[in-house]
Amino acid sequence: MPSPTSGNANLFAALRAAFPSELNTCAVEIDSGLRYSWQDLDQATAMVANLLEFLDVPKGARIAVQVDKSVEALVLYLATLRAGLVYLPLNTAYQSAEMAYFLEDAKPSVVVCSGRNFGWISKMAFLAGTGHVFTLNDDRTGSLLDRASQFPTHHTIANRDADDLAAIIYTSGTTGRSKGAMLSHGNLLSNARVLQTYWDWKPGDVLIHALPIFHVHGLFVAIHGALINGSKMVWCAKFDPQVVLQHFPRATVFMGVPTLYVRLLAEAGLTPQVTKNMRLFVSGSAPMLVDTHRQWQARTGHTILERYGMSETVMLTSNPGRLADGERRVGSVGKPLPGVLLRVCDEAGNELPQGETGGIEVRGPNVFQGYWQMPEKTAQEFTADGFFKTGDVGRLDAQGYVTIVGRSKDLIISGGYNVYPAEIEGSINNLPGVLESAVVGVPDADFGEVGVAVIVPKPGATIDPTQVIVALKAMMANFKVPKRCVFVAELPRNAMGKVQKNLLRDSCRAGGTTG
Ligand code: MCA
Ligand code: AMP
Repeated sequence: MPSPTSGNANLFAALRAAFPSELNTCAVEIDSGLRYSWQDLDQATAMVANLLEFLDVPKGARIAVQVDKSVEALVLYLATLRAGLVYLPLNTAYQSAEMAYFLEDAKPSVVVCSGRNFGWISKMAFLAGTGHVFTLNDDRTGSLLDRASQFPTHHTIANRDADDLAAIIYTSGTTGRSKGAMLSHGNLLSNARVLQTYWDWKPGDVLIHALPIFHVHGLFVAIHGALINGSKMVWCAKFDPQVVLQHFPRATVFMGVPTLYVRLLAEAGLTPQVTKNMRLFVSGSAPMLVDTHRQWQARTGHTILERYGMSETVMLTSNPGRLADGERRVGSVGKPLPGVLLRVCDEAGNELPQGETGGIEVRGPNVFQGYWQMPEKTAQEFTADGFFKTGDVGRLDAQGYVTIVGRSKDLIISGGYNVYPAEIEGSINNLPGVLESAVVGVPDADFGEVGVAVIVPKPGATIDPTQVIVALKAMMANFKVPKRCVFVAELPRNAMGKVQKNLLRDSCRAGGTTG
């Protein structure tokens, strides 16, 4: 798609233009009651952007960030955009082996980590060729802010084209190797603008931000949604259902993965009265059970708006925010967003008629620029006519509503986080006494789905399941570690020798494979 030749397509320029004219009003309020004004956001992002520019890193340089959630971390994200550099957020749960991979692969020019991890992360970063490592803690301390405080509070927003990169989001792969999805300013801005209209954001809306800010949902959908609307955010460092309930009466919009709704439903304080001021509840990142939707309707009188997206595409489909665009259908992820072309195809790539189930393929201004330094992998994931193959399986109905019925990719979504079995199996197979393994997802009331490791011990070996879990926790982010291990004499395979995960899933679900 051609880039606009006039104007600055930098996403930050559009977000900044949406700040209210009264800059002294509150932009973000945190749990302690501390308030940041729009002026604070403007000046703080200018100072950090000036620092980043002073470092004189090349255009396209990556700023890798693994820090706890704070408004200063939000400032760092916005400042990276403002300086025209590329933001690379990393989940705080990632352990050293995962971090080493990301830093080696992305070769960031700047790394920002929390002070408690500086020792090991700085060593790793310098080995990967990073020139600058700063610290940023969630109590407004650290070398990043110390250095930035010496820079001016005004800054000219860097000029960027719509196709220039704004962020790289790592997403795991079916092969076990993480891929960096490259998103441009144009990808992110087009999606933010479409959602502002489709979800019917209104002047005076207030968002409760309770998601982590290292993935698409919390970082892009929630933050861009509020900022492009000039809306205040009530900022929660961590999700705590009781704190969120206290915020409902003075907010209007809430976004969560299904686990957040399940945990809110467990609170006796969730009533129509407490949600009376709320206008919009959004859910996504994982399928929401029809039962959760129904319970939410019964307890609050609100119908949750479910939407569907990916790291590679930001948001793809959504139930409508306003009645004029149609009803909100429980069990459907809604319609393709304006500008998104979506089709359902068979394995040979032929488009299927309405109502038939197949692979979901998409095209649009929101679809990413490819995987970081993986041109062959990128080419494999696109069709000849430019559609991205999502790996999700679904169908379209006569009114254009999409229902997701499964995934062709071997993926477990646990509490909104993606877990790719191949990565976990690789680590389990290297443990002493293990011949081979398969990781499958089983339903879970809290996380929606959790991983179970099915392990074949070597002949004569005895494996302690607790030791397996302890060993895995040292190697990978906690949410990826299977919740349970079961042992079998052999894995079921089909005639092609492929492990039949559906059989394992069924027997684990039925409790038939003992642990
Ligand atoms: C924590 N644990 C988990 C998860 N989170 N296990 C599996 N899946 C998880 N998601 C582990 C902890 O490590 C701990 O293990 C134990 O479970 C209990 O932790 P708990 O204190 O309950 O966890 P928490 O801190 O309350 O976190 C739960 C959470 C969190 C709030 C649901 O997982 C979360 O914020 N999820 C949101 C993820 C998200 O933002 N996804 C958006 C991706 P142990 O006791 O053994 O130490 S963006 C995306 O998918 C696309 C593009 C989209 O469409 O949005
Ligand atoms: P990620 O790799 O984190 O970008 O996760 C993207 C995947 O999350 C999609 O390919 C879907 O499988 C899944 N997903 C996101 N939203 C929904 C939803 N509302 N319902 C079902 N699956 C979803």
